[in-house]
Amino acid sequence: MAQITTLAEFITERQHEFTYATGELSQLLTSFRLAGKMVNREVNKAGLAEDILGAQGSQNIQGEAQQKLDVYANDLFLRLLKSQGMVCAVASEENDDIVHFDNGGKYVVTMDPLDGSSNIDVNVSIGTIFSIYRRLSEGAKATMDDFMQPGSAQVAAGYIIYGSSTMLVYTTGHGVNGFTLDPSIGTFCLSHPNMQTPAEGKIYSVNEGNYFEFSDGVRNYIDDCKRQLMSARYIGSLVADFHRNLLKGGIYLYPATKKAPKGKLRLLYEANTLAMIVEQAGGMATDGTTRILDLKPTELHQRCPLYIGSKAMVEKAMSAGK
Ligand code: P6P
Repeated sequence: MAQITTLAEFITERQHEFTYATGELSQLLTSFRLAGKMVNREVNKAGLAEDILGAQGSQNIQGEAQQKLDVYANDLFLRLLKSQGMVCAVASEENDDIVHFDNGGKYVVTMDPLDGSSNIDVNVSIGTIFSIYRRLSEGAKATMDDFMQPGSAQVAAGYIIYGSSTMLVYTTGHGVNGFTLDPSIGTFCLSHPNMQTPAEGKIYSVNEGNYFEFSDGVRNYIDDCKRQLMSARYIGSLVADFHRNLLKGGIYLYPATKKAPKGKLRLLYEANTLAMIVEQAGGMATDGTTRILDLKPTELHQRCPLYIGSKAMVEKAMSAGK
């Protein structure tokens, strides 16, 4: 019978790989582990619970209608992160400004608590995306500089996908490992050790509704994918599209468009997180010209074009030019 390794056991076994004091990584990931289970419970019953379904009636900084589950997930992650005392501040898609805990904690977190939430009401997979950075500042309160670090400074990056099963996938810079939630025991168990994404793939993920908004180079690349009889797969939920391509090989593109010259996706809590993961799995992530992890952020919610997935496919998309 195959050995069962729980996420908690795995973190303990691999603690030595985490640059900083022992036990810190375990505490940091525990908040996401616990919140992931609680969000999973709400996601699974969203269709039934009137009080959790549908729009909250408010908008986030992106001007997007906040779904009730967005707000629930955001509040839950913030509460759990604050309670464990090692995170000093959080930048969340759902909060206009930095959420300060003023506890002198050594880490800061960026997160999209529930990405793709417009899909909640139609029962499509959604996800939580999170990154952990070591603070640069000293003292009780974090500063904006703590959040303006390049993605290459991340100490950990991960996502939780609430799909046909719920998985937590993360890296601390020593490979990528995936854990599937066994709801019967409420435990994440190692199901995808040392994930490596195929160098090539036959899947391309892009919103072709924007085709005439794209540059000539992007249109040429998309046309080439069609000529090669690739499969077009686009769920409209970044974590779900990314996860499928990570496992099967493929590329996800959200290029700049005329109406969104910097693309739609956010650098701090979408592109950077998934870029660290995909590079650790042997893949590649750029904004079309520059490695995502080398980009120097200037704003919390700044957007960037994103080309991410199998290395050979991202290179080809880049060579197709602007
Ligand atoms: P579009 C969801 O809002 C999201 O941020 C990602 O999860 C998803 O990949 C993308 O936007 C979909 O955007 O413009 O294609 O609907």
